[in-house]
Amino acid sequence: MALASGEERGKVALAEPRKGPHAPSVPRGPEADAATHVTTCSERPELRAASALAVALSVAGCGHHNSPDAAAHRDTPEILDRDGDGLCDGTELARGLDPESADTDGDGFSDLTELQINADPLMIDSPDRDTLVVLPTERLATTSVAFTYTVRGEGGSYVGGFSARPRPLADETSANDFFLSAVAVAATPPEHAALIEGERFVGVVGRTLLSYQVDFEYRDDALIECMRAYPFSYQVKLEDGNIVGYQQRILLVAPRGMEPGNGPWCGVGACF
Ligand SMILES: [Ca+2]
Ligand SMILES: [Ca+2]
Repeated sequence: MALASGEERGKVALAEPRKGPHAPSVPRGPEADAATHVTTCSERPELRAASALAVALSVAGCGHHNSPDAAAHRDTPEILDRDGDGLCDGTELARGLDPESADTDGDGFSDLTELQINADPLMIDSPDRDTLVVLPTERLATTSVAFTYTVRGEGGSYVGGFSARPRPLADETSANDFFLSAVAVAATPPEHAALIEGERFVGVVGRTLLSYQVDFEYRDDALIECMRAYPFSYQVKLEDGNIVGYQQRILLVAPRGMEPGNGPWCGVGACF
């Protein structure tokens, strides 16, 4: 797996510029200066209709920081990130976060990280640390996590399924990039399952504890001195498709010895 650099991770994907006779013309009026700047800077006229945040990000990434327009944008809350956590001051203020603290609630998880894993950056007990699964950033390092579900079988089959959860305000990597395998391990008591194959328990009868195991592997060679967090889930379905169990975890990909509150979180190129 090849991870993008910090700068690459933070970039916003922008539409290709339209060319030819149908390209939008530069508007005149009060917004002309800003629009002209965006056009010149990024050569992407569509940005004139984009959000202020997108415009700000284009300014941050286009190399015109010394132009008068860029100087005017640079100190605006949309692109200012005083605490360097990857969330722009404006975003932090809108969400009730402290733009001068990378970890508003002081739980060791940066504000951006908490939003990426669907946790609450204003609650010190969110995320629950018991849900962390740690994967060291050493090539071919592995880690396992067990999932158990109690079911009342009536002779049917139960199949497990791993799923990487969406990771907003982030690059395109997900828990899928570290997923290695998942397997049904054991039924308790054993005689309550007729067969175990792959991620499936077949012919389950009576109150039974089903145990699954999910394995992750770190396959990158890059030396990374910061932490990343990836939400994922594991669910169990009956053969008719009904979900009978669902649990969420957070994969913490971190250098050995580093943990939330004791090490930096990987940044992004421009703030969100
Ligand atoms: Ca910030
Ligand atoms: Ca926090």
